[in-house]
Amino acid sequence: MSYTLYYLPAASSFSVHIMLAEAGAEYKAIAVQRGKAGLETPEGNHLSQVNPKGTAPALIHNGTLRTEAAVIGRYLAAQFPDKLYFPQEGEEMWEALELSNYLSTDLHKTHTPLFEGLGHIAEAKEKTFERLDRTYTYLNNVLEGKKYLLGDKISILDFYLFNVMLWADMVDYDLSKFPNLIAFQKTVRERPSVAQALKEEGLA
Ligand SMILES: N[C@@H](CCC(=O)N[C@@H](CS)C(=O)NCC(=O)O)C(=O)O
Repeated sequence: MSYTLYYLPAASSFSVHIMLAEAGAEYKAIAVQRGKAGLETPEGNHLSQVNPKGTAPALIHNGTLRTEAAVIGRYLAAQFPDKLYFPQEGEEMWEALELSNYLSTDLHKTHTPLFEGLGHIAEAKEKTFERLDRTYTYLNNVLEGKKYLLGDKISILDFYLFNVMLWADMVDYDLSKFPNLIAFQKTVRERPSVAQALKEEGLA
């Protein structure tokens, strides 16, 4: 019944790592690293032998592979409904689904050119930062008057947002102009699950 998570330290797999800790799940977290031909397991095998997409996160549960950070979050919320919140019906569910998609696409994937070394091309960096400005402005507004993205109750979306916000320093993007996001980051960082995942990924 235990879970095996293949993660790249600080990458989008971090949100899954937090969720496993938050749920109190029994899990094994295996760090992969960047090799010549992509991500590699500690044995030196290409991660595509585990996940044909070759990307992290990859989660194995009951012999089944789950991929896609946002979907793995939903999967874990279904397994641990008392510990991991994602609304199941009504307007709140549609709002949460929109946000989930927004985090995966407009926020998460906007960083890819920067991680792929295009940050040194001034125009690419400027355009990417403009997009991040728009995306983070929207999310900062969503958080206005709220503790978490969906209100007072922390949800799996918050772990994903917290995860991606860790990348701001890595790509030299300044988040300090977004006070709601900064307050949110501080609140989420205080959770024991976050401390546990940071420690296990060698980030604390
Ligand atoms: N669509 C996937 C994307 C996963 C993804 O791009 N993971 C990155 C780390 S954040 C990765 O594995 N990059 C390594 C590579 O592409 O070689 C998801 O949402 O989980």
